[in-house]
Amino acid sequence: MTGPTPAGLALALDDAARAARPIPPLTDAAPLGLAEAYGVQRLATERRCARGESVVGVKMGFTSRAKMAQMGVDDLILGRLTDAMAVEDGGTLDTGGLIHPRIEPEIAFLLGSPLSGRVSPYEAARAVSAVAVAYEVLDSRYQDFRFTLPDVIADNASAAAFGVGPWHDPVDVANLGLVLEIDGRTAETGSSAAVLGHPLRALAAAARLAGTAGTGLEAGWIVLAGAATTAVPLPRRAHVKVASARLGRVEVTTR
Ligand code: OOG
Ligand code: MG
Repeated sequence: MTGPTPAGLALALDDAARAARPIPPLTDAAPLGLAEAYGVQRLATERRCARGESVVGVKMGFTSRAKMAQMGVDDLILGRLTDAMAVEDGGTLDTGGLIHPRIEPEIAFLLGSPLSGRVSPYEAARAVSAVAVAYEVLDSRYQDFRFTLPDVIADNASAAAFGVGPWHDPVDVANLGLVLEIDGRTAETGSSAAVLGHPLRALAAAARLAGTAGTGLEAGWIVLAGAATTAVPLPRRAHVKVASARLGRVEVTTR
């Protein structure tokens, strides 16, 4: 008997996302290796690109203890961002097509030059042309947001949508306060220092993991460094703001 093919798993995840119908974690049925999981992620992204989307960057996951503890995993992961996931600052996000969305505050890097392989945080810093405050909307395609590490890698690190505030010339992002507000109420507060001690470490890790995922980081790409706090449920008809004293704010309204 043969198990499902990587293409079959990518199709199942892509269908789950498009129908907003969650599926059981893939590893409930059969074990999945990490390299194989990144292969499934790549194939699922290729399906998006075949429909006209293009890759505009990557996102790091589980770069803070808060996130690892929230989701019960213990390693860094990378997912791909496409143009269809981007929401303009101040724009509206229709959550009707999502399963159980969550939102979290992030730091975003804009790359001025490509980056891949083993690089130091110092080398990573030299590739950065701008930084911004950002949010990420997660929507696991798995029932109850329950998964193992290979499951969530195959599911493109739960990526669903993201928004980036105004870009700033690179400033020191080592210890920036971040506030996530929903309808004027503080939902989470944290510091960028929670992201591997320094978000540039997350960028260096992204360069390394991109190789594992079968890509490199390209000039012009956005890199989300990973959430500084746990993710919170994203309600409908809500106004969400992520603010940082140095980097300003980014806002989104849901419907
Ligand atoms: C996986 C994605 C984690 C982050 O910033 O840590 C992530 C998940 O929690 O569903 O994006
Ligand atoms: Mg994230």
